[in-house]
Amino acid sequence: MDHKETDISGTPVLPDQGRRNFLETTAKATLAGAGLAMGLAACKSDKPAATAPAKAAEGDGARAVAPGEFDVHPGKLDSYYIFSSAGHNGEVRIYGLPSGRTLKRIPVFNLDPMVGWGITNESKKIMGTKPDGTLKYTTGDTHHVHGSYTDGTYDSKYLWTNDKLNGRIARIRMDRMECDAITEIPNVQGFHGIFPDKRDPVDSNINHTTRVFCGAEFHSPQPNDGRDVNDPTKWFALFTCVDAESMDVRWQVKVDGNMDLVATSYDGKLAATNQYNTENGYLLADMMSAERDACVFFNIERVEAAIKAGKSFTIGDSKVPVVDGTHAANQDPKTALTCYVPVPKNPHGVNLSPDGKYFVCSGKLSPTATVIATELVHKWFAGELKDPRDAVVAEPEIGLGPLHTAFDGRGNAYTSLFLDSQIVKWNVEKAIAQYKGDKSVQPVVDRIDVHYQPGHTYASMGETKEADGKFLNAGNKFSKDRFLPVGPLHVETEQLIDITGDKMRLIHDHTAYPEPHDAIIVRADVVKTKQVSDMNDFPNAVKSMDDNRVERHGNKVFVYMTSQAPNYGLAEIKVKHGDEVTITVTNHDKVEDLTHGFGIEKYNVNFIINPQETHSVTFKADKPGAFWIYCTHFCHALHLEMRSRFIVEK
Ligand code: K7E
Ligand code: CUA
Ligand code: CA
Repeated sequence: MDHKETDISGTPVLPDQGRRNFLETTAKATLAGAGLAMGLAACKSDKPAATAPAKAAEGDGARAVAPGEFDVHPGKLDSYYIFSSAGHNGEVRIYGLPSGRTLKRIPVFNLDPMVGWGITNESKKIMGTKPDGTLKYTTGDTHHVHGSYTDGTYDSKYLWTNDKLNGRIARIRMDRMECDAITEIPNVQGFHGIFPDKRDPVDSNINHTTRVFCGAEFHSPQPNDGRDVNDPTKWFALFTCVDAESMDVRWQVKVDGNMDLVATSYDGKLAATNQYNTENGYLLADMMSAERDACVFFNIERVEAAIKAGKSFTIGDSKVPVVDGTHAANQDPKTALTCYVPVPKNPHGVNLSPDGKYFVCSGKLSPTATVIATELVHKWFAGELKDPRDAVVAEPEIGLGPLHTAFDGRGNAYTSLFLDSQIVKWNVEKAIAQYKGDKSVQPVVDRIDVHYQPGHTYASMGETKEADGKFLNAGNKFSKDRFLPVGPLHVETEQLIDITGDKMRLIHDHTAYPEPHDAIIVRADVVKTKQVSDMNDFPNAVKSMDDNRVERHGNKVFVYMTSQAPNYGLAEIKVKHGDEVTITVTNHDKVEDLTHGFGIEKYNVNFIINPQETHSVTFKADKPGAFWIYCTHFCHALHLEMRSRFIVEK
């Protein structure tokens, strides 16, 4: 096709086939070398779909994307937001769709001098400090971002994200798109999957998010205080429930195996998590020894009833009640807290269809996706289904390395195939018919090459009842030849795909600084932000120009000042060498977009104050001299003149 040889301006573009073959071969060889050949060979049919060549590349057979068809012209707004994790960068990012333009980076578990995250007292309080006032953690690893729900769709109140590195959950308030709370979860490592519930599991009148569920991927000693460090057979992992409003940890469940991704049902009753290490292995070979692992379902109402009935214990210093969700303790379905549904080898990802009927677990080491019926899981808990495996209603072969699944609201699923570097579109009802024995149906309806090695894929409003089947994004782990080279570290690609027709169409590539994993695509009209803050929301606000002052209490100095373009409220601040100085700044400008900065030369102080906001810093005046305070954020024609003097007397 033409667009493979030249770009929009007619510049020749190298064909990608050589690179693709190389990547595919090496990825498969690597897995085979790691002893995974058997997993990949687990295809049931003679000619598995998985090894068949891609039927369609970049929209073969589809109407070509016309130049400009999805352009967002200057002055025009995008129609969707993407809220994306940022991996080991520790932040959350916002993109506009379909442009792919980066709109904001929200610092969460990382430091950000631009806004002063990790520098201001307010941000440090949210991030958590050690007794000496320094930050407890300065780094994190976000993988998943999910929004709060009302009536089965986004309500634009909160986003939550996980920190896999230091076991924390963070909340972002969506009116300001800023992190407002971080909670460290006790006794977990590898906190990976996260998902809010969609309505209250107990009180059916509450039709919004009340709890957030967190999976832990790694086993660890319980408690992790030095005991059992040489005996991993004693380690286990906990599933955690966090209160959506207070952000307190409500309870935990001890499980067999581990937890990876998390999904929740629309009725609020079930949380699910895929397990790749049901073997409780601590060596790679052990984690891959079983032919089947599991998708575990938690009966939330029963978990909470068990805690109320006092059937819980605690671990170490943690006060959080823990209940036993292991196989041994949950033999009777009618009282069981957990239901372990067997799924093929080392699954990755669990996603719920927008009609609420099916959970899909991807095979990763099996070329299949497993479809589990929500209704049948409920039946198992009611004692009406003998074997948890009977809750599986389809298991189509879809390709190599399936990871994550998105939905279009029209009955189709879109699964990322890491090894095949494709998104495969398959029809859920057709897969069910095939599983029932109808050999004439082919569940896979389309494939599209992506560049390269996709992790998550997600569709517009796809995790809500309002899934609209317009856009699909493929978050690709490798970009190789897709962008200008910039040295050894490559940027990653996010590829936007049009899924409105029978055939998927690649719209464009946009770049993503490593390493986003998951994201949600939210209709722009759903998101309600506030462009100018309320001064009263900041308890330490310096509310009047007359309040500009310096107060001394012993060797502690408190500076209260205002900013209003192009002036700070104090032209000079005088302290003594050795003082502990707290400077509080309130921005009195009310004009949207009129942000000021506050930097002090040689004092490593740097933050911004948006209109009507207040931020403060505390530091030691450890160097005598005169140091300019200046506005770091361009605000006014006299921005460069917006200065003040910080005098530290000997
Ligand atoms: Cu598949 Cu951490 Cu969601 Cu990455 S996880 S891709
Ligand atoms: Cu104030 Cu720049
Ligand atoms: Ca396994």
